[in-house]
Amino acid sequence: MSDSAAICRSCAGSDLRLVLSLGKVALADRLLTDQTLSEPEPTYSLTVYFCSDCGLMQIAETVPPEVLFCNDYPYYSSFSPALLEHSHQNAEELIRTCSLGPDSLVVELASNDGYLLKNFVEHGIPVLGIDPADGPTRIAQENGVETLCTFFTEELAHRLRGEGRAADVVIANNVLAHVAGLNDFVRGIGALLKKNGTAVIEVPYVKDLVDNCEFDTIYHEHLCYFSVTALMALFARHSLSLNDIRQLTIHGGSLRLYVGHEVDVSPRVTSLIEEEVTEKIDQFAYYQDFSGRVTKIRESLLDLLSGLKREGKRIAAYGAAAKGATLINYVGIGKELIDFVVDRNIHKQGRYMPGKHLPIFAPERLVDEMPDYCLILAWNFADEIMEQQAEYVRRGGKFIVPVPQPRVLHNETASAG
Ligand code: JHZ
Repeated sequence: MSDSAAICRSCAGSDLRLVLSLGKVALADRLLTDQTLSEPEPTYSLTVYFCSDCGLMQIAETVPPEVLFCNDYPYYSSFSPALLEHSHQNAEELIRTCSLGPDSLVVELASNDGYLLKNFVEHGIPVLGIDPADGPTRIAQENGVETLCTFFTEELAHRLRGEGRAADVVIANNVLAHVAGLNDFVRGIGALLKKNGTAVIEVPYVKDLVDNCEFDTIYHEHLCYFSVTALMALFARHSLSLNDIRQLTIHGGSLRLYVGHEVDVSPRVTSLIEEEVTEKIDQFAYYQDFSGRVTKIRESLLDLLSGLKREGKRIAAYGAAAKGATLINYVGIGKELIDFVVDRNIHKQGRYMPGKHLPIFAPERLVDEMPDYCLILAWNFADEIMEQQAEYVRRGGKFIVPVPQPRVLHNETASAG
């Protein structure tokens, strides 16, 4: 692991200021098996900095990407129906607005199990997925989504271009934050994209992260936490123009960016930049009380869960999400507080959460065991999860969400979805 806190991942500036330290934690998506449970589990420090030069919040540590993503990566996008719907709508809109057809090419970086590209395939539009995770890419290929199981780099972009595979649309959702070679990756997007092509990129928005105290979305896979200000600087450095932008609710609050070679900047971009300047998101002061608010969440969540345990209540958790791993490990939620975790992803069931080793089962376990409370670790999908678990609620089960403040949801709220 390398510690790049000395210089910014984007602009190479050296004025990095400490925002938060989450201590030493196990890797968020490294689920354990019965075999690996007894082996020593490596932990890595997790420290967040703000770059005063380009305004990018980032972590210092770089765990080798091969360790994080290649072998046994358990995240399969297709287990979240809301994400599938979100992706379907995104694809349908791009097909219309970019007039895509059989002569077009859509390339997705971090295409996972083909959850998004399959929408283009259904319309007969040629696609290429690129993703380093072997399990998800195998599924994509089985489902007819042509996929290269590798990391995307500038070199690969030039190779594809050399083969005549320039892209009309490059999609990169929830991957810009994950790449260690940020500038190489963005140059690669520029190299792959046709002159009049569009790159459509989704990233979690740092404003939502800080405002709603979504500290659990900080883990070693997420190297960067973007503001529009920081993104503008990044794209401009590689002669790409951030032409349009949308704010989305997915993943606790995200930005969808429309980027191209041609400059055609929408007023939405300028007004969001102005907003960031007014709110001082481009300055360290904005991030200064974050650490204190995170500590408060830790204390109040521990108080809430320990209080319930003292009353003899049983508690489970929903969603073996990567963010769930940060939450339980940073807050210190072990088997003394939570009996088990449930998750629909069959690749996670039968395994154990990193660090605290809570066992993961299928969601049916919730109604079978009827714990009194269920902590929603995948709080970004809370509405959908509560809707699916209407039977648990009907039988008297109660949900808890950890952020922006730990709280028990009343049954009326829960059944209303
Ligand atoms: P989810 C992921 O993070 C992966 P995670 C990644 N690190 C990333 O960047 C962010 O998204 C943006 C399950 N589930 O998506 C599925 C149910 O069981 O919030 C998942 O295991 N039932 C690349 O892992 C987990 O919850 C359901 O009904 O923090 C959700 O994980 C639903 C909706 C989900 O993100």
